[in-house]
Amino acid sequence: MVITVRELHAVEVLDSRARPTLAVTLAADGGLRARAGVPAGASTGSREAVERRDGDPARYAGQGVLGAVAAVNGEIFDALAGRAFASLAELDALLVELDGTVDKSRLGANAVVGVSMAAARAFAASRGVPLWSYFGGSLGTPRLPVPHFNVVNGGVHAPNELEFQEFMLAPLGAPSATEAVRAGAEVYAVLRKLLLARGLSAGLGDEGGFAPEIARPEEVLELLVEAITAAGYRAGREGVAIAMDPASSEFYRDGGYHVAGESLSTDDMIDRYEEMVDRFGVWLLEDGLAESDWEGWERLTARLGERVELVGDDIFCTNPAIITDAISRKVANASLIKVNQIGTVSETLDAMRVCRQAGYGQFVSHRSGETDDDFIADLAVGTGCGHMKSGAPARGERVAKYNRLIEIEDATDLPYGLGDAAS
Ligand code: 2PG
Ligand code: MG
Repeated sequence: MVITVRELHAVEVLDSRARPTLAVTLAADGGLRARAGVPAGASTGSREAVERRDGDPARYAGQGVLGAVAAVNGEIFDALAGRAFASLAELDALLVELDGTVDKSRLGANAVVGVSMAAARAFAASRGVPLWSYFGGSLGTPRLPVPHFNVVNGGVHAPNELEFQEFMLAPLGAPSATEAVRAGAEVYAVLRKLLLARGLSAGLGDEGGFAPEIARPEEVLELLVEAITAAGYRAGREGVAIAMDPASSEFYRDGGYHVAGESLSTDDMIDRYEEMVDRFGVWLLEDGLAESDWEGWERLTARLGERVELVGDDIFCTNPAIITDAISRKVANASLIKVNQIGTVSETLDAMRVCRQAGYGQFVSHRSGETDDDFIADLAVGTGCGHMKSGAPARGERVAKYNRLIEIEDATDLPYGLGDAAS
């Protein structure tokens, strides 16, 4: 189905961290109207597509996005207006060409990705199908992904002393996405009680997880196992497993990983992770090592790659070329997938395809700065990638994605679970 773009409008709105971002609306012939909210990260990889911020200290401490808004409403609209596009790939290719840089820094990745996401919705609407179904079949068979609930926040997402950024609950053993959401919410509620009973804070970090004053990651893992069990679930792959994103590039300095007052070498870190896998059944480890530590990643993969899904986020930046390089070096066995990290939906699908062909997992992700846009839920379902993370089972911008999974499940008979796409 061809779409002919008639209107494109961006406006500066707020994300979930009180920072400006873009809301983009696209209208096309046939009464098609689609909207997208642009996500933004805090722990970013150095090779990510570059979001455009105004840098005007008089507005939002330099974080304004009026330049990106003007790019959408001006140059991008002029390039798209009145043109008929046969596919999203064609439209996205024009955006990439118009920007002309390798990292989308001229127009701004935040401007480009908002248009691309809205266009994907317009294409789905033009076919009269839900967004997930529009993605369906292009990569794998659609399925409901296992939600990964980030229930303890540290690193740059919280002002506590915990260096590790994310501790997630993964209801791998749940019978459905709806029951997985229930498990996540029930364990979250029990965890809150456990924290308060220990005199720890139940205040929240940026992704809606608790941000207690705990420094040692093992202490958090102990608490999670206790909360899972106390909520009536089995800890582990048959019930609720644990996943972690230490986002270790953020605490890697001078050749050492700085964790709870200690400076650890790469091999110390790998030993430490192996212990955590043995003791707590951690099933997925994202950014266990820093984005610059490729030799370390090779050793980590050789040691744990058979037992654990090792996900590259900062190191891969959803970039098909970097992932291709990683595959040939046997680095990691899965990639995080963030649409705004590469800047268009089509390139995101390319990255997922590269992973799929090499047997690498694809873990679809939100950003720490989010809106109520639930795009990633449909992306995860349609591509059949088997797992997705969207923060805690609390706070509207996180819950929007999980609720969307429940609604898709309610309306379909799609299967739930990792399937064969996850590593
Ligand atoms: C991550 C993400 C999302 P941010 O590191 O995986 O949880 O954080 O959006 O800040 O990069
Ligand atoms: Mg990450």
